Amino acid sequence: MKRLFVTFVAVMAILPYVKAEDLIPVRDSPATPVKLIYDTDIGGDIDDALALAIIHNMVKRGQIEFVGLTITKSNIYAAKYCKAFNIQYGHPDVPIGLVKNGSRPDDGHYAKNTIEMKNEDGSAKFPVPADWEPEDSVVLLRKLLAAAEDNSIVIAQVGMSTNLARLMETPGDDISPLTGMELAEKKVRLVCAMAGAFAFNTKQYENHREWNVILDIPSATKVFQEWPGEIVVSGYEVGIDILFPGDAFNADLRTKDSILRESYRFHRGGVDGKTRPTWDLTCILFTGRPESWRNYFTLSPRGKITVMKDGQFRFTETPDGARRAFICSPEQKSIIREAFINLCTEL
Ligand SMILES: [Ca+2]
Repeated sequence: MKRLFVTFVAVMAILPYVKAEDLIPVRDSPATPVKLIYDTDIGGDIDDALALAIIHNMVKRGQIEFVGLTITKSNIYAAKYCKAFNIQYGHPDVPIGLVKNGSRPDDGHYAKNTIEMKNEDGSAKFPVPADWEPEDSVVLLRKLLAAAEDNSIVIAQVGMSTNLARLMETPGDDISPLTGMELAEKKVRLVCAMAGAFAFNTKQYENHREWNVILDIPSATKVFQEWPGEIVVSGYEVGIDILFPGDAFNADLRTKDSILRESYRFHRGGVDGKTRPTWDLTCILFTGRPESWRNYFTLSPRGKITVMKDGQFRFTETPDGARRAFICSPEQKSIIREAFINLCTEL
């Protein structure tokens, strides 16, 4: 009791100095895992796969509950790759949804190649059950949100905005009487998105037309301008110079047959000396470690995002705005990189 009282006094003493805008309540207490939906264009760049490994390793640490995975790259191998990945990491039943008629239907460099790898006896190295099929991503989003408690879900959107924009347009149906907008408003605590570029620290990327945005500008416009809740954004300028070193995979022999290492090899043409920026990983680190993200990131003031016709982002400060972006110092970036190496080389 005395300890409780001391804690109470200590918290009351600190509270006036914690600015309200610094608090991101993505879970009820540090003992409760963050309920995460991972929305990804996996199969294109390798950072989506590195981010998926971090999710699994944070599930292992009790920091994340992996509620579901939805894919915005319109390619069946992307979905099979995620299924095989989840099987290898010990979470085979995470529901997976695939976008219908979305962008980037190509096989990319690593999803199909990795899935088709064989053992010496001809069996698949990273097997997927023969009769397995992904769900429709928007239907899955509706199901997961309808089943969730109010204000409980965090969505990491690290690809095109196609799935979330389509969710916003759905009417009530037999899954839920709520529309997509109502589900978003009622069930989702926070969206953390990798998209666009911001010119807070550097003007270098001021007019950057970022990949996730330009592949589906109408959907990005809808999500970043009209999503009813809070969005925190990791812009292009954050992950571009936090480089993941492929050599990190050599430090731990347990990763020798890892699906992550093999796909990194396909994507980068090897692991030794091959690096890659870590755009998508930043969103997972932020949402998965809500009590310690201040070590890694600073948040911009509140504001609104306008998506220009050509896909560029314009950020305008407004006190009641529901959009914020990461700002990272070089010191924070080196701490982030260390965390990424630790979290990605565990299997
Ligand atoms: Ca991505």
